[in-house]
Amino acid sequence: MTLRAPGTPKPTRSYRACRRRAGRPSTGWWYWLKSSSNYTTAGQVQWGSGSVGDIPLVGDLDGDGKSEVIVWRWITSDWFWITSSSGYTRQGAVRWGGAGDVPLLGDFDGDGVDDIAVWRPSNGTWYWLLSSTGWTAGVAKTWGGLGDIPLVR
Ligand SMILES: [Ca+2]
Ligand SMILES: [Ca+2]
Repeated sequence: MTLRAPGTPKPTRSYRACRRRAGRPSTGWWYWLKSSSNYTTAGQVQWGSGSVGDIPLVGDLDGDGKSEVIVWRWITSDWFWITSSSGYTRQGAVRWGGAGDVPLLGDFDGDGVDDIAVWRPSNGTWYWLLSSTGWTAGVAKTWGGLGDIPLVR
């Protein structure tokens, strides 16, 4: 069953075709429409791979106000990203988290750059790396428990 908000038109054939092309986990291709062009121009880049279980995320890790393309490879706990400020050519990486964690991004230290975080459902603990330390210093805080859904704004 598909739920739609009242008044939402039924997806057209072209919409469904576009939606299928919006991301391809198996090949790691990302596609997006740019708000700066009123969603008339698109961007794309290949980064990560669904075949190794990469989880796609977006966040601002270089502080330029634009999103990085980020994957969390939970098998190895590695975060890999390519920076918006480099035109998605410069790479970054850090190891953080473990199997069963929920990856999240948010600016916990208020420096305008996202911090890299995981929430561990098994013990209800948040662990994050502070961007203000170059993601070298971590913080842990117990909040929530099994069955909760972690959110960051
Ligand atoms: Ca950025
Ligand atoms: Ca931060």
